[in-house]
Amino acid sequence: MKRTFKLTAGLLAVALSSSMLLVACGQQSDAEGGAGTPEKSYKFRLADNHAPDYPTVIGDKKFAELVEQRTNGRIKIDVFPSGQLGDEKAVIEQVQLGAIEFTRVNTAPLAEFNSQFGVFSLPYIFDSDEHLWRFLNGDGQKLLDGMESSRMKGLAYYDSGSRSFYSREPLASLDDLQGKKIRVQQNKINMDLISALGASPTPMAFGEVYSSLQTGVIDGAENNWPSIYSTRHYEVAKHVIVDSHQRQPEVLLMSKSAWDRLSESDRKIIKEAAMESVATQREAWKKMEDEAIAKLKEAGVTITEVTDLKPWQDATRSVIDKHGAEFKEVLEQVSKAKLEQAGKESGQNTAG
Ligand code: GTR
Repeated sequence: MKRTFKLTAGLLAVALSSSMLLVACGQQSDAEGGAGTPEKSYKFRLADNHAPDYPTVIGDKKFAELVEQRTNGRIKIDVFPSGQLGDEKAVIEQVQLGAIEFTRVNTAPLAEFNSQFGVFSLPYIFDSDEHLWRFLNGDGQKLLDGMESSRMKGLAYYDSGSRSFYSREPLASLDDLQGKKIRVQQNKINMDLISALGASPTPMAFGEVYSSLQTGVIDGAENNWPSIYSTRHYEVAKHVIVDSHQRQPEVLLMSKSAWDRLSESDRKIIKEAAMESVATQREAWKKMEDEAIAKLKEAGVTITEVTDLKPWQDATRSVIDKHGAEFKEVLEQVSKAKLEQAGKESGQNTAG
């Protein structure tokens, strides 16, 4: 079935009277559906702030490919990587308005639009990637469902590993972080976290971090291995301390206004394609995490593993005290996932 964006005369009249709506939901046209029912065609945009070969963009493309295949080309999703459509905050605003239909963003900026995602910004609440994913695949799905109140539709989580600090000057202990100007994502809990660790938080868009490190506007930042590597921040900030203070996953989401215009069967295709793209994204993630660590070592970056997390956890207890109550129920689910994961691991040990 060949897709065409030419509007029929009848549709044109409707389109003219509701041009705002049409712009808001991507281009659309009629195509012949089954049993003579016209099925709508759509051309949507998906924004991502990472480079084309970054794992999230690999996931986005897989998602778009599955949707296109399963709708015989009726729904086409163009992926715009490298922040071409704006930084995360600006893109989320556009998605809420319906001007951009899809995006992949991190939960930290998302929390400023749907506060429940702030739970992922709380320090040291997940022990491991396995603990995080047990939560995400279980109760974590409820957070995605809860996005409708913010005019968005949560589709799936993507992997983002864990975040650690890196800086221009040697960074081998919590003491070394004192007084340092550290860039943070635009998120209030993250600001409190940096202050609690004795550093000075500087919120800034992702795309500005390289030059700010280079010129010394900031002393350091924090992120996961693939981001430190793909942005080349390690060229100007050669010291990493691995404390894994947060595991803030990525979210693939859709504008609620675009979602509302789809048929039930198209919604099902979109949701299933998103969930299925997770395996591709996570595989690419694992590969790039290993590659990033190897490349940083090769480039002479100093890497210090924190062996005793207690002083870091103690220093940031105030962040949990201040913000924890807002996430009481979710935090209980996070604890439940921890017990389940521990149970599974001990079962495996006994079995093995
Ligand atoms: C990355 C994340 C980006 C962005 C970035 C940041 O890990 O994938 O979407 O949030 O961190 O620090 O701004």
